[in-house]
Amino acid sequence: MTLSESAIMDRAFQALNSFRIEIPSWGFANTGTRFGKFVQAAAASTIEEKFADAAEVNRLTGVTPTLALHMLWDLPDGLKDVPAVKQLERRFGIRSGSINPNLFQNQEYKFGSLCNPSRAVRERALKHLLDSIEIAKALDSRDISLWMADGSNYPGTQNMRKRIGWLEEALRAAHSHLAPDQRLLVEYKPFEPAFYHTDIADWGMASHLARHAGPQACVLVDTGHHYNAQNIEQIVAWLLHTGMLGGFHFNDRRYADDDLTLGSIDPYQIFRIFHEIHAASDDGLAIDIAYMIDQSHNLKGKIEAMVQTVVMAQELYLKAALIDRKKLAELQRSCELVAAEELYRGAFWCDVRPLTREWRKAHGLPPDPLEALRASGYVERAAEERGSRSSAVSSYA
Ligand code: PSV
Ligand code: MN
Repeated sequence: MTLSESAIMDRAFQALNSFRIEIPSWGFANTGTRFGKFVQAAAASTIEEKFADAAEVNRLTGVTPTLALHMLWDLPDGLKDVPAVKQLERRFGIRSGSINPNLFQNQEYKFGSLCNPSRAVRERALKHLLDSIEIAKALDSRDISLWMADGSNYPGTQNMRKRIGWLEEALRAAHSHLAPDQRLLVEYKPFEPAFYHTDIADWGMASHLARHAGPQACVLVDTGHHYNAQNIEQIVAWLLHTGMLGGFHFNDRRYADDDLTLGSIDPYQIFRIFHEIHAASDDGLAIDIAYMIDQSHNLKGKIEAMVQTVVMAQELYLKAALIDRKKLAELQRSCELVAAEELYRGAFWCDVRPLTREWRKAHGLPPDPLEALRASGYVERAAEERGSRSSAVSSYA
């Protein structure tokens, strides 16, 4: 970094003022792996508890005003659930965020949802997607984030090309139901649960489908949905350049879609992604990105892990904001490789924690949100209240 102290402070406050990140309702609930579930006493089991946990994270960090909702898990009765959710929004001061259709749990989706060879199943899947859009409208939610588990496990068992056509048709139909300010975010994933082919496997496919659907559709990058060693920041640069970047699902991974807390394995990767975004913004590109977390914590305490993630996201966003990009551009032009890399890396190694503490103090927030969470006793209280309820349920079951 080559910036003066006061320029650093100004830039830090500007960056942190502009950063918001959405938390997922499912990050507070008990989840597991295919080998089992370790139940946590403080885990949320109702939508009310999820809103309460989200409000606690927002009280501590001040940057998570919205909660992503998943259709079957949070709104099992569809539109009928909307008034109760609106009441929770008012009670907890948290708004509903992106709406996530569920096109993977229903038994009839065994061979696909929007790409199922059966027209009837495809139609029902589309109906669910349209219902999700209606719910988003009723909740004033802008983004519908679409992920499907569609794909196949064995070569020759599905017609991949036909399935592209069905998807194009479905997404175009969905797009025509969006309100003018809504967006359809198309999420890709290379494998899992399908292991031979996934219908939307990468950013190129997602980008094609979004373009085909219409101008309000764009791509959602889930950082866990890439092969090892993939250069995600280059994908981000392409999506920025082509105006197709709509949002992120942040998490970290070591092997596959591990859903580990952001930056726990490779914080430099996220820094590099944020640099591309800051650089595009400095260059005057119109950017409208929904930052969202998509993690479920099986071993760590759920609220702690969420606070840890939010703080990490802020720190990495800030580090990348502090790169002296003017100077970097000069070094890039003159191909001074070592100097350019050192300038870039220097920002990554800068300890921004004193700056985030100052920013929090200036906004009446606890300077150390994790410490404040521990001091509040919130998790222990939740464990006491919810644990007795869940043990009553499990002894009944
Ligand atoms: C799928 O792996 C995914 O990333 C999608 O975003 C789903 O909505 C979410 O995880 C469910 O946990
Ligand atoms: Mn995701």
